[in-house]
Amino acid sequence: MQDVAWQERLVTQLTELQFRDVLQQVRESLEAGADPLVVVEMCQEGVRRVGELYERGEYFLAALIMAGEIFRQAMDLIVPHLAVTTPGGDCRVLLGTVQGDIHDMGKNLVGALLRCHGFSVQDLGVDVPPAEFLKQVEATQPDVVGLSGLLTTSFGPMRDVVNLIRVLPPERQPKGIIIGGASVSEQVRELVGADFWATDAMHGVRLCQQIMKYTPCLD
Ligand code: B1M
Repeated sequence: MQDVAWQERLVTQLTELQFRDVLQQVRESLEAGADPLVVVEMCQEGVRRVGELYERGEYFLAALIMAGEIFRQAMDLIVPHLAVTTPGGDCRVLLGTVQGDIHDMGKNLVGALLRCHGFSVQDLGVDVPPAEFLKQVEATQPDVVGLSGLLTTSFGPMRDVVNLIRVLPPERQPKGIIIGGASVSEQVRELVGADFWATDAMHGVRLCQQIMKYTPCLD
């Protein structure tokens, strides 16, 4: 696809909350052969800008809600276009948004991309208490645990989950714990005690692949 003007157009349409135009642009871009991951990136950038406008007091909560709904519907159009690039295996990822946090768009996107790359994903949803994470880790023995959280207040519950998991005997621990969300960083990873951090979905997928590189299911 030669014309890149559509990218800025899509970002602007989402930033301006033009629901129908966004969905139309997404459809057109995909039909014209745009890389679905680039379409996702543009939608994510639009939503990020809505967040900035909200922070500056130019948008209100309703705008965040609307951006979320536009993003969800755009993902419904994009996800079927994401190619399965790796055969399915038995690598299991347990995902969830931590307690007190109901943001789920990033988590859902990571989950969709992981499935496209052959991972089996168990999604616990949002506002998941630490004890529930522990219960599911014990019950399902996932290879990787992904903790999503977008609020700065999510770091405490992330740390609680990690602390609970670290107490398990080594053979029952996941091979890696990843934290994800727009405001995570190396410092937050250290604070929380997780193994890795990711601020975008493909990075999350690559980390899971990296964690699983010595296991047979991705051979
Ligand atoms: Co909220 N919100 N929000 N919000 N919201 C933020 C996070 C905020 C930064 C906006 C702002 O002020 N600029 C701010 C947090 C400030 C802070 O804590 N420092 C904020 C606030 C304040 C709030 C409320 C408190 C507002 C209020 O009620 N007054 C409230 C909190 C509710 C709660 O959780 N208890 C709230 C509510 C909401 C909505 C429900 C309206 C809506 C969410 C809808 C939904 O998720 N279904 C919403 C939205 C849309 C946003 C912004 C605008 C966009 C978030 C988003 O979905 N981005 C956001 C601003 C921003 O992030 N800049 C904001 C798109 C998504 C694809 O990206 O989530 O970063 P992201 O996910 C990425 C990576 O982080 C990574 O990959 C994903 C895909 O690329 N990743 C992982 C995520 N999880 C991973 C797990 C992994 C790996 C990678 O494991 C393997």
